[in-house]
Amino acid sequence: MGVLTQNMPHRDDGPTRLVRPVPAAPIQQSSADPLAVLPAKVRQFVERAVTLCQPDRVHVCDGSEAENAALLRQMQAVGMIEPLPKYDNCWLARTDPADVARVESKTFIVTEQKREAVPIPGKGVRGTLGNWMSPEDLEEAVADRFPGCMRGRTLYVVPFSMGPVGSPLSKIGIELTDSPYVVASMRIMTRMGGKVLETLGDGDFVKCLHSVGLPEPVTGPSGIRWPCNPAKTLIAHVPERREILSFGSGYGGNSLLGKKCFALRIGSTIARREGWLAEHMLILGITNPAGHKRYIAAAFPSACGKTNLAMLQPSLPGYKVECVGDDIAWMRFDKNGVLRAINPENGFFGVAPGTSSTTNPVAMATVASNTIFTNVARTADGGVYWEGLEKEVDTSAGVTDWQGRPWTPGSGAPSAHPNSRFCAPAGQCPIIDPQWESAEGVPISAILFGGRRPEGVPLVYEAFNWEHGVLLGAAMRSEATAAAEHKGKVIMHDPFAMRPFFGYNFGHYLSHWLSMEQRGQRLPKIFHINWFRKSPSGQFLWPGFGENVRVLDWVLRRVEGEPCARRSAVGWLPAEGALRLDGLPQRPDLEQLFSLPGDFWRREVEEVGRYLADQVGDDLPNQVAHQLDELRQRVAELE
Ligand code: OXD
Ligand code: MN
Repeated sequence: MGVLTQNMPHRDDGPTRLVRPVPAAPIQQSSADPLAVLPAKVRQFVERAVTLCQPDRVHVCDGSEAENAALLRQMQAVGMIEPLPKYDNCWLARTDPADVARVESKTFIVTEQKREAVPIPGKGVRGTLGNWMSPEDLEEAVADRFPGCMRGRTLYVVPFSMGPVGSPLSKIGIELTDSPYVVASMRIMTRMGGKVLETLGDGDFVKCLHSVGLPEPVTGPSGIRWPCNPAKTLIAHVPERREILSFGSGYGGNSLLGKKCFALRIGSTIARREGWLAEHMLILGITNPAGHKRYIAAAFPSACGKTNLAMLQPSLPGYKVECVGDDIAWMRFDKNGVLRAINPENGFFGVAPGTSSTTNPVAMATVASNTIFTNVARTADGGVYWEGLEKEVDTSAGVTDWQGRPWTPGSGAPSAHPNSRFCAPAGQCPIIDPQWESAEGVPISAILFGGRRPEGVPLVYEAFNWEHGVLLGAAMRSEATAAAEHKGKVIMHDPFAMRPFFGYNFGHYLSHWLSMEQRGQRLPKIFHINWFRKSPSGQFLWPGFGENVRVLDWVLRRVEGEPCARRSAVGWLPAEGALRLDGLPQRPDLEQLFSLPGDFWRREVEEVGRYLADQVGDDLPNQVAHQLDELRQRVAELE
């Protein structure tokens, strides 16, 4: 990797600000100029960051195998990752225990006016739909963190494309980072390297600056192995300048800036301006026994089974599911008014615990090579282990937990962190859809919203129309998971599964969704699903996983216009006998699965109404308030 690596002299220019452009300081060049490969605008961006962060070296990533191998070796040498010899080219990273998840409380949208970023909550209410920061405060925060933050480290220049390189739906970013783990992971999660620079030319790009926030020399074992700075962590987005600044955390969602920061937060602001949608959704292709194929997008909150659904192995004979993406969809109406989606990512950054040959055999096959695991446990024979693999991994020779300590089954503590992850190339997925890199995207026939709702919410129901569908998204709630810093099994509001990812005021986002009705000729149908309803004794009422195809089967028949539905207070439910149950070992209790308890639904409507009034206030579009009123009237009749 030497040719593009350049030693940088230390500077002492005092605090330099990134937000208000500073004059670019010339980089000391050796005879050959390694930054010459960069288009002028990229070069300027790099030079400013160098002035600010004062790295010892700059390396422009070409994305090659050789470069990646060198980075992996270098991380292995300092103990940041270790090989997993049971598999082919798989690695294990253990983070600092204080750096294990996204940190929503330290994630900000920076705009001149607060109301551009977040709705103004009601009096005495704490807003929970994102955090706002003023440009002045960001400037101060940057000055307090970034000057000199990369001393002793290498600044890597990572050119990346979200979406297939060159597709009209794709966008380009440049991430500057001092973390080799981020570089190796970005190479999996995005299309990265020289080809992106060629395509970019003199075009615009999203500017992403990331630092682990701990200049060398570092003392203490954890700092050397997994440098981070949790006390100063900050993830800031400046939509107007298409800029992301991330400091102090090396963990995926905070540091792989193409994913949540770009593809969702900055992406949603670009989408609004350009008239499309950037959503926290999986995309799958499904072929029915007659050979007819459709595509479905689905939004569930983090760690609620998007990856499992995207890789579903259907239990109904003759059905086939293929995966386009498991986390993010960029969708826009084409000239014929058909909604088309691309997966802007190139890999899966999936939650490991709970993934097994029973729950998701396709994911297990996908992660068997070229995968970086983070915070999973390790078996003595160099394999991975986590909660959910009890029946298929032999642990008798010993297990080392995610913190590197010996672990014994039944010890009470989990072996893997609940938010431990695999980072694997999407192209390795055995059921990757043949169209997953199609430049024009795949046509979407149905959109599903869902969450973990142990009580009251039926297995599936269909919105009456687009406007009602927008209410279903706005009213989404789910049990908290380990994907962020939340604790406990509380039911949280997570509208559109986007609560942590909105790049602008959620009220304006709702208006944008409503406006889509005018753009589409063939609008997808909208559904709400809930695999997680429980009986009063706490048992899941629906078997889930491969059996979920039975719900998709009903969804597809509705898309084709079959009258297999009955009207209810909350939406269309499957008509008597319409949900296929043939071949199920045990008949589920459909009465409980589809019951609409009046008390529950009246409380639910009040809770959603209070939430929208408190959190969105004056920015709530009338159509959504009207849909909620209609729902309130309908559920008033329920027993
Ligand atoms: C993710 C998340 O990592 O949603 O995908 O937290
Ligand atoms: Mn996600």
